[in-house]
Amino acid sequence: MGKLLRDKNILVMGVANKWSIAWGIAQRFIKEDANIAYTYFGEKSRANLEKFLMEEGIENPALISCDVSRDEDIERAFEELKEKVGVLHGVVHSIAFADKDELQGYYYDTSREGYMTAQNISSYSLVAVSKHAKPLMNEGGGIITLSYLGAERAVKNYNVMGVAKAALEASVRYLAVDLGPENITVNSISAGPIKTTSAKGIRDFSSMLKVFEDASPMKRLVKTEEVANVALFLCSELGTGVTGENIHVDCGYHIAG
Ligand code: NAD
Ligand code: IMJ
Repeated sequence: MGKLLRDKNILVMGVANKWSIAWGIAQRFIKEDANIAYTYFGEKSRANLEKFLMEEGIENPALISCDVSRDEDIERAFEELKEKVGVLHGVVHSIAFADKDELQGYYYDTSREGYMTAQNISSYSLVAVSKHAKPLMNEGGGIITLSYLGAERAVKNYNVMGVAKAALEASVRYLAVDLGPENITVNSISAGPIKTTSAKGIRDFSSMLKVFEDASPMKRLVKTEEVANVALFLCSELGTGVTGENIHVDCGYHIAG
């Protein structure tokens, strides 16, 4: 394909397996000649990354362990990143977690601990990551995160994750203001439902996909590749005038009524 990310160093956070949206984004960025470093959570994710990157013919990739719920992990990961790549031009934050029990039933049953976990991993992590990425992004660049319509609407079962995504989208705006003077853009992509590990175990997910297909203007689900194309635009020279934005990549689902 093209060379939109030639000589660009990008950090991709959140590849767990071949269905991960982060992996779809990484594959697209590889096609544009990006030099990608990865943070992973857990040894299974590391093993998957090693296998995928070998298949892509990438030698000696920077693979850095990072549990975003731990400040010291984020600090260490960025120290390692500084040593390995020096300057950074883009960050893809594709991480979310809530306790499974919180993703069903009444939202008012959300526990204090469950609320904190969802906010901590799915929302606060972008704040801490952006703080540590800033000194490495001294040539400017783009930070993106993944959101979902449940931030804006009360979507069945999404519950505490919806509230975490609302905070995430608000964080994107505040971070965009903070980092704008440094020529760093901060945006979110609100993706339509995609069958990944974060979606498969969800109650009624398959029937929800059918409803989505029928109601969306394009009468189909969005593809990971389509999310990746928008990620590419936001992290490349094409997107330098866009910041603080939440772009829906959902086959138009959110505008239909
Ligand atoms: P996924 O399960 O492949 O990705 C989630 C990632 O979060 C995994 O790589 C996991 O290791 C990581 N993670 C969880 N806890 C972590 C921690 N403490 N520290 C570091 N990493 C941690 O699923 P996905 O669907 O690719 O999700 C990626 C992003 O896309 C999430 O933010 C999700 O909310 C968002 N999203 C997903 C959909 C969908 O339908 N799949 C739709 C819209 C938005
Ligand atoms: C997740 C839960 C409920 C409804 C949902 C989803 N809908 C969609 C998702 C309608 C599309 C997937 N999504 C957008 C997510 O952000 C998922 C986050 C997530 C998923 C899990 C499952 C396994 C687990 N914890 C999780 N934490 C966050 O243990």
